[in-house]
Amino acid sequence: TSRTHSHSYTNYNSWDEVQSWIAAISTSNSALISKQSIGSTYEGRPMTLLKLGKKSNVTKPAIFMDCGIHAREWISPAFCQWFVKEALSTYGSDSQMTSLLDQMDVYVLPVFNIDGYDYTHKSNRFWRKTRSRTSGTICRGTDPNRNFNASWCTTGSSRHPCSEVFCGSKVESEVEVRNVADFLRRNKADIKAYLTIHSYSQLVLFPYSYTYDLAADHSELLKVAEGASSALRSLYGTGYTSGPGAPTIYPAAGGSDDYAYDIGVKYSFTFELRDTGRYGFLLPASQIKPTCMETMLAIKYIAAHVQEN
Ligand code: ING
Ligand code: ZN
Repeated sequence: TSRTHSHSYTNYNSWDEVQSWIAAISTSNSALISKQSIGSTYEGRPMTLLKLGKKSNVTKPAIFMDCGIHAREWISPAFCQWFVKEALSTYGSDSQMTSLLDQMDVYVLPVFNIDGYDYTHKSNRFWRKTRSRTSGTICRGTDPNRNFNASWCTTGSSRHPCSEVFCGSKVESEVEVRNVADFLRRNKADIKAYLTIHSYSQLVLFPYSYTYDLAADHSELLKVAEGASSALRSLYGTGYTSGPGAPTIYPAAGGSDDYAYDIGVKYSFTFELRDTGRYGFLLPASQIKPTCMETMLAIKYIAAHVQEN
């Protein structure tokens, strides 16, 4: 016998729950959603990318969004799940979402660092990195957000495998990073925006993090980030700060947003969701819904700007 399983968007879901949800939701509305594999994780779990958008015979411009680069930032995968649900349920009634999915595709990777995410549910709630082995040490894991080919391992990262910000044994040593970077490279002609969701600190960041030099598109990116922050704030007054990564949070090389920007994806943003440290990574589940609702406004603000440009 089978029974229907209703997914909870207001609780933190395990990887097994997210995996079942991916399978179920991608068959729920085949006119608007499809899935594709971009490879497997170090421990062999499937990395499934959801593609949202009205079917079209021509290639549409796209937005790419990932969640869960860092294992312990649980609000991030919760947001990607919320986004997919909202996109499907408001298409046809919300004019902006309808126009977005008519004109563009939105790729959503619900959990980037699946092995790490699973580990935070089963063994160590505060694990950040991947779970890969490095020869010569018992310490496991590389920081995936230090492993991209963006001035790799030059600042804000470490060559020591036991460090929380270990940059890996080489650029793209992590298969998860390789899988995403390969997808971005293959599709960079169509990908207009790259959004990556982290927590916590309430920030909208954009390149660069690997240098204090301003990005070529600095003034436009700042304007868009500030617009996104005020859209977010308009719902509950949650305060967000926006700016380039290096001066706004800290210098850090090898990040995914800097990589996407440097291969030509102009609208490249890192979100740091709630809160500012009271609960930190242990954000209560009661804050999932308000966090996701306010973040939707920021993401939709950016999407509207990308659509117009
Ligand atoms: N913060 C990010 C980190 O990876 C960041 C900040 C953004 C670094 C963009 C580099 C590039 O450290 C969290 N909370 O993970
Ligand atoms: Zn993070």
